[in-house]
Amino acid sequence: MKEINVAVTGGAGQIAYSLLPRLISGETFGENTKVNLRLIEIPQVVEKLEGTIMELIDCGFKQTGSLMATADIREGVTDAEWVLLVGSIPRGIVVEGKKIEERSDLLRINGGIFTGQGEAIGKLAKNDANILVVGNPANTNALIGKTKSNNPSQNWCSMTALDANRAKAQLAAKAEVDISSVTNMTVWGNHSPTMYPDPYNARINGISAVEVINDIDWVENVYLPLVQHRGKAVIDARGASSAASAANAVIDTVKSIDNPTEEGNWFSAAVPSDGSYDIPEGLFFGFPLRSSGTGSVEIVQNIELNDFAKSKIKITTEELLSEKEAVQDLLE
Ligand code: NAX
Repeated sequence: MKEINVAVTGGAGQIAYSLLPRLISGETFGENTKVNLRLIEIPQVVEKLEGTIMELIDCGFKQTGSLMATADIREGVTDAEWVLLVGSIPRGIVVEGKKIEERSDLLRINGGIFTGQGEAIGKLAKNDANILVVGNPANTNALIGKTKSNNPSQNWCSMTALDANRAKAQLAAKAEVDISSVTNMTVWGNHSPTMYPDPYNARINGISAVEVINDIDWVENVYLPLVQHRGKAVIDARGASSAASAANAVIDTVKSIDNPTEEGNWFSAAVPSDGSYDIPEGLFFGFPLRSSGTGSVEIVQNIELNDFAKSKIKITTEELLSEKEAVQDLLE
């Protein structure tokens, strides 16, 4: 059996609880890959991971390799092929006597975490490692982490697959088709309510979803806000943020990167802009992507964007630029 090392931060969090068994079950990395899992937590929480490891052993998957818990990011990411940065500080927590409510405070606190994590990954993870940032604000955390990693041969991305799955589900329900008929979904921009889950270029059985649904008012005024605010709707309904669906999206992203993309289709994740679609270079931006399955992921070019799309993409670009400005000192 092939063996790989996978590091996960936030190992004791709620997303990780849904994610970890699926990383070592053969589902994510294949039936013939043994997965050595390194769970990384803050020192106050790391002991809890002993219980998590007991449960992972009790799952009894034959693909389970070594299981380790640590509060030392350096130990956790050494020789990792995949690093899943799920851990972060949630909004509402009290840090040094101050309740963290503002997005700008959240940006700075979590940005601070990603500087050290980026440095450790750049030096110690494999040179061809893939790094997926889930912890919010995910795009800007990825920008900080990649900058600090100072290792251009590693591949960083941040997650928009949950948004893409939410968008596909809504289009499928409206068109009364199976979700597998909905393809080519792009979530342009930020993983935040400014995202643009593109209904014009998404396809239902090969035809533009907007054409199939034939109800522009629904697409622009119902579908769009529904997908953009789905995270909050889940929190309101369940009293906790999306976890099972977020874990599922992590697995979708890993599989999309590790395997060749199906002919004619693409998938969604945020990667550093190379200037495509006039997005400022370096910003972590949700794009349509294709993977060779052998380590290279490219941005799909020449997708037509109408004025509505361009106006939405402008809003999310401006938000990402302002996030970047708020953490500028962490990027130096
Ligand atoms: P939880 O609060 O349940 O778990 C987070 C865990 O991270 C905690 O156990 C905490 O101790 C740990 N942690 C904090 N700082 C750490 C550090 N420096 N090193 C290692 N571990 C650390 O949150 P959960 O529901 O699991 O969500 C995790 C993150 O995913 C949050 O930031 C959340 O906002 C984000 N999400 C991102 C999504 C996306 O699509 N990009 C969707 C789902 C989710 O909202």
